[in-house]
Amino acid sequence: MKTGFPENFLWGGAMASSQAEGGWDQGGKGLDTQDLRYFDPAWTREERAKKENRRMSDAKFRAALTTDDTVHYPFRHGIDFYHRWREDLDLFQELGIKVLRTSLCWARIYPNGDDPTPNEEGLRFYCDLFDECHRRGIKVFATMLHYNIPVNLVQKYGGWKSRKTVECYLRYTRTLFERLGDRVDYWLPFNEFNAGKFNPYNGVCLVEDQESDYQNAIFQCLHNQFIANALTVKQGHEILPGSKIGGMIARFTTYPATCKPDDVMQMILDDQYSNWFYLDVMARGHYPAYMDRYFAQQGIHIQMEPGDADILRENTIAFVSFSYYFSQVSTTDQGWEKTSGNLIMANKNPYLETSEWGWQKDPVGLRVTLNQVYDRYQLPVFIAENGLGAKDVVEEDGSIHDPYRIDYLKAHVEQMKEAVKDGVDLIGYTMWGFIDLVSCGSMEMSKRYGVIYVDQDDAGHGTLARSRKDSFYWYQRCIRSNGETLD
Ligand code: BGP
Repeated sequence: MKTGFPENFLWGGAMASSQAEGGWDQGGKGLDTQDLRYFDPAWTREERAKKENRRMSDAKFRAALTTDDTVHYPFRHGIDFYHRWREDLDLFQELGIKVLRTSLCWARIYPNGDDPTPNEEGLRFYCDLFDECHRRGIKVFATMLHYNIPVNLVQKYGGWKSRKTVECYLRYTRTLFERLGDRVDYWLPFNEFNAGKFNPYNGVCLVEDQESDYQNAIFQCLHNQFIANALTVKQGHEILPGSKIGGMIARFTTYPATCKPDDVMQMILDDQYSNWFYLDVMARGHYPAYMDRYFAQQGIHIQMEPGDADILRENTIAFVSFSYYFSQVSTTDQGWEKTSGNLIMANKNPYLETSEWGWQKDPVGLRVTLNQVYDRYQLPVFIAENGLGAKDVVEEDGSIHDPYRIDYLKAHVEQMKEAVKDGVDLIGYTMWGFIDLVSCGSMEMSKRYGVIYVDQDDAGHGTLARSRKDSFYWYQRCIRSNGETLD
């Protein structure tokens, strides 16, 4: 029996280009889809949560194309990591992380997505960043796409609806393997594959009111992404034999709301449609049979090309990863109380407490998830995201006391350890937003995940100075002791 984390366990931190970098119009970068998301710092909490305020519309899309504003387009400034990354790495090194998970910005490397040659300045940025990580003993876990694609691909090809976008993506990933290959330790072609279904603008870059058959378009895009994913795996193995390329979903762990058999069946269906479908295609190499029934019921017709089934079968992922923030329950009771969750509205579990944003905190659910995922695929597992979004208060002396975050992280690390004892081959943990970032869902700064504080408010005002929260020292001790010292 294993008694603790493996010796080479990859403790780390995760972030994404659009939420951190800024420099939206610098270094030859093209406009990308996250640069167009509109936010009003004056919105109340309720307005921030409203679906229509989060959703991209044709009108919002067009308006964003004509403005240089950054206050209402927070992904354009992020936390200015583009200019501050060297000093940030000093803090990452002091924290002791073994791996940095970040995404590359496609539009920084191919500004229009379909350019014949890459933007050398964009490539240089990532070369320098990854070289410096390695010089400091930090491995690199690179997400090739974390939502933001060049806007031109949406305008010209309808985003992921077209195989032309797959072709452009493969040109981009080829460049990454060829030019950055020796600087990357783990690859992830797509962030949270199921986001395409639950947040189609982020995941598959569809603008809802530009589509005549939205649901069908979503699944067509997802199919194209599955093909892109498999061909990236193929490409990676040809260019860099032995490269480690994984697949990721946002894990919506779910329990039956009651032991009523209908609720149990509902849980199985929710799990298949929301979670397993995506990992099954990437890890098992084919569309699962349960989706035939779903597609028939929903009237979904996916256009596949000859050879697609072979592509999926021959190019499966080497490790499984997921983000995990909360759990929910499944029920046939339409009136069941709801609460928020990452990408979805969730059914409430009376046994769990929620975060300030309504996400249900469930550390044991992480152990459940790890066991489920490992049982199903028998592949190494990497927790690519986990953390607590909360409001922080800066004291007069500059200190930030965040026991709520420490409690959350501690409880999750304890359950990870239990899962390791259960026999799960857990290889890494990259805490989400370990440096405060612009929130992906609500686009605000006040929802903070970091153990490193960034002095910036929702309107983008502040010195951008970085400082250590109490949780910084907690995570530092956790990493130094390889998960043994959690107090
Ligand atoms: C995941 C995304 C991240 C991140 C996280 C937290 O879905 O991959 O980009 O932001 O959720 O979500 P939020 O920022 O909305 O709190």
